[in-house]
Amino acid sequence: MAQSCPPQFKIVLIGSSSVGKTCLLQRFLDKEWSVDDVAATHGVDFRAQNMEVDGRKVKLCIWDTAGMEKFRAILPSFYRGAQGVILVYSISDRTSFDALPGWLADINRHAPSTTPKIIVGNKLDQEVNRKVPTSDGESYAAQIGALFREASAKTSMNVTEVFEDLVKKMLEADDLMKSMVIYRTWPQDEIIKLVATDQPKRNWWDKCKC
Ligand SMILES: Nc1nc2c(ncn2[C@@H]2O[C@H](COP(=O)(O)OP(=O)(O)O)[C@@H](O)[C@H]2O)c(=O)[nH]1
Ligand SMILES: [Mg+2]
Repeated sequence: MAQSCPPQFKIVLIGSSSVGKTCLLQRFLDKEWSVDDVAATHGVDFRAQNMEVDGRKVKLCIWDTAGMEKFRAILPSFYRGAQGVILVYSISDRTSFDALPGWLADINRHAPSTTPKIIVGNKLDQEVNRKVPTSDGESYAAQIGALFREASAKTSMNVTEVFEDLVKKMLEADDLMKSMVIYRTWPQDEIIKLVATDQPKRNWWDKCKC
């Protein structure tokens, strides 16, 4: 019997320059899972990665900014179709934490506000230089309805957990979409019925092949 294609998710990594986004991605990919694809296009880098969470296989396409964040104007194609967002700051750099609302506004211009998100306080190994209390990160994440973790790309502390937490949330959101039936009543009592299908979405950025 032919194996069904695992769901494919696009994740974007966002945050100020030098907070460790690229290092987090590299640390995550250095695990034993196989890397399928590496590409640089439209000024962004993305990597494809298979992962299994709670016994469910998924394929992730993770987009990194390739340094674009320095100019604070990320291309719309970077965000387009993102099903998960990793918002990174450094616990040793207060400015990078204070910049999160600006990054969130940028994301919300291009992706639905309900898109699953995780806030990551990176450089947890830099406890002696901590400028952002854990409680500040937790409060901000709760305020915007995001998950939260502190991590260290350097020691690998919590790096896998960041991706697992987000993927679990994305799978929940995906399951909900597939089971959802939306009825909308128009003034003429015309009822539009929308039923999400099990067909995987295919978009131009889908470089991952099953
Ligand atoms: N101490 C420490 N340094 C880190 C960590 N992650 C990244 N860095 C350093 O922070 C700098 C910027 O990292 P990079 O991944 O290029 O940041 P990006 O601009 O957000 O992609 C580099 O010098 C990294 O070595 C971490 O977890 N701990
Ligand atoms: Mg980078």
